[in-house]
This record gives sequence, structure tokens and C-alpha cells, in this order.
Amino acid sequence: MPLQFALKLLKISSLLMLMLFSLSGHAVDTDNDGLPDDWEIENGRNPLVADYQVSAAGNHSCALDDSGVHCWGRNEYGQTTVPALSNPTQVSSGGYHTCAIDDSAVHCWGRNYAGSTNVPALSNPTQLSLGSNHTCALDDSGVVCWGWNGNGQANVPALSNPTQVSAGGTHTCAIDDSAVHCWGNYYEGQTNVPALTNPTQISAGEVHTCAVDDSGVVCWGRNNYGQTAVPALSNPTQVSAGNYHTCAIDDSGVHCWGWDNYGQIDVPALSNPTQISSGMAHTCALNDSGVVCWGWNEYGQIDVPSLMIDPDGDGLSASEESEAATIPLQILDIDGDGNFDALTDGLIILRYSFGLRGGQLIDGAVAEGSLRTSASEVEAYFDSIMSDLD
Ligand SMILES: [Ca+2]
Ligand SMILES: [Ca+2]
Ligand SMILES: [Ca+2]
Ligand SMILES: [Ca+2]
Repeated sequence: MPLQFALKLLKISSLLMLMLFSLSGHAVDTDNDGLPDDWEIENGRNPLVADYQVSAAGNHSCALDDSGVHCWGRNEYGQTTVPALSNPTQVSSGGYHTCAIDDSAVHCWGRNYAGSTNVPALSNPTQLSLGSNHTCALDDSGVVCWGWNGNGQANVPALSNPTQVSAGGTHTCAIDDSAVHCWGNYYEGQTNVPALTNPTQISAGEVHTCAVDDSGVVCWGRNNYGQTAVPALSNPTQVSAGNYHTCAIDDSGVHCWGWDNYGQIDVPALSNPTQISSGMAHTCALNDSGVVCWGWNEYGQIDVPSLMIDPDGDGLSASEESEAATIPLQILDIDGDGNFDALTDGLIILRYSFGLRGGQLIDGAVAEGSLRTSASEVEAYFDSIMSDLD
């Protein structure tokens, strides 16, 4: 089979798989990596550790895909030059540095201002969060921070079973048993935590802070660009505070507000976004088609490289599968009865892709009252759509 022809068939079968996947409905995705918990368990993935991640900060961006950690954007301190890592499970970008967790430990690279890349001894680190020039991790002992401490951002207070840490410009916040706690630079009110009910997520920005709680998204701190003026949201699940803008994911997708000098709050079309990360003047999201970034691009921080996001292992990345999904559905109405049905049109496509022709192609697979009822008509239709699908 000629290569071009095989690729076209692959596009059609990927679309079929996507449709079957979407029929399974809205599934729980605890780690926000786009893979439903059920699917992860069935396929030997960990539903509590994100298989795919995106992290934007400063003027660079990083992602975790099937092949490891990739970073792009500004590299004046080597912050996008990823060192050798062994089975990385997490990546986090800071102002001018980057860290990742792999099999052995936490690794940091880029600008080493005030020791921000000098990783201390940690015991089973599970989470990382990088600020402008400081670094924090969650490990067996709780929250540990190091690097620039000019505002006390690395002086972790007493916490009771912390579950999350977020490092901002010159402050840090964490969620523990009792509440959200913030410490470090307080000049703009960024550490003055308001009353929150059951906070589930915290995000420290440059000089503002946001949390998700029972009431939705709550932000406090500097508001010179409207970055703490949260718009109406419907059941928000995630928030990311950048330098002077903020983004959140809710029922209807990604919403951003605040500083917009570079289009960092102008959200492009996204399909089922599961992660959002705000940088200095750019923003990145993980959605069905993989990683998408927008906003300031002076350093290529929104030029997402080719990533291998291929959970089903069929060799087509998320962006390639997404391209396949743009094939209009009516084109797949092979028998021409006005509908695309898995049991008729889908079956004929599968048979065709296995090389069956004539009666073997159409027997028992053509719907009542179809436009195309003979094998020669169906084969001619395949010829015509193959030439359309370029
Ligand atoms: Ca998942
Ligand atoms: Ca996972
Ligand atoms: Ca795939
Ligand atoms: Ca049909």
C-alpha cells in the first residue's frame, strides 16, 4: 500500500477511535493529564501522577511528554537546556530556572541566583514549584524551599500535612490540613490570605495569589492590571497566576484576565483543556491536541516544539490525531444514508483498511435506504474521498 494512502486510512481510523473514546462520556481525570482514571488503570499508567504536563514561567515554557522533558523560549541562563533525566515525572519552570523530578532526585538547571538550583537533600519529593529566584518542593518532611530569601520566601512556617506548594515572585503559599498559608513578600497583600472554604488549589503569581475553593476562584494581592478581578466562572477546577495575568479552567474552557499587552489573555480555541500555566507574558495549556501556547513570543516561548503525546501508542501524536478529527463527519457516511454509524460506515472503513473489496467489503454493512448499495459504488466513493483528504 502506498505510504500516502496508508496515512489517509490511518487518519480515518484515528477519527473512529476518537469518536469511540468520546462516546465513553465525561470521565474523571484526577491528575489532569487528559487521560481518564479508568483508562490509566487499564493501561498501566498512574492516575495520580500526570503523564503529560505543561509549565510556563518567566519567558520560557516546558512540557513533559512520552519521551521526557522539553523546554523552549528564553535560554540566556540555560533554563531551556534540559540535562539527562531518567524517567522524569514532573517539570516546573521558574523565572530563569527549571527543575524536574526523575527516578533519582530533583534536578535544577538555568540561573543559579542565590542557590536556587542547588537542590538540598530531599526525601521522596512529589511536587515542585519554582518562583522567580527561589525553589520549593514537597517531600516526606513537608515543604522545603531554597534559593533567594530576601523577603523570607524560603522560610517555611510550621505546616500540618501540607499537600501543595506554590512559589511566586517573592512569596510562597501552601495548602495544609487547616488552610492556605502564604509567606515572604507581603507589600502588595499577596500573602494576606482571605477566608477560604475547602481550598483545593493554590497558585502564587508575581505579586498576586489565587486559590480555588468551594466558592470558585479567589485572588488577592496586586491588582494593577485587573489580575485579581476574577470574572464569572462556572465550576472552576484550576487556576494559574502569572506575572500580571491569571487564567483558570472551568466548565466552558480556559478564561484569562489581567495584563494583555502581548495577547496572553486572548485564549485560542482549545478542546477539553486539562492544564493551564501562566508565565510572565505568555500562557500555555494542555488540551486534546497537545500543548498550545499564546502571548509574548520574543524568545520563542510560545513556539511549542513537536511533542510525543501518544497515550494510545498508535504512533500518532495528539496534534496529529486532532488534525484527523477535523475531517468532516459527513465524509465518513460511506453508504450515503445521511448518517455516520459505527456498525455500517465504521465497519466498511475497517474492512476497506484491511484490503477487503467487493462483497466482502459491503455485505451486511450497508444501511437501509442508502445512496451507495453496490460494492463498485462504495469503492468509487473511497477513491473520491482519498483524493479529497490531503
Ligand atoms: Ca489522568
Ligand atoms: Ca497519569
Ligand atoms: Ca495516538
Ligand atoms: Ca451511513
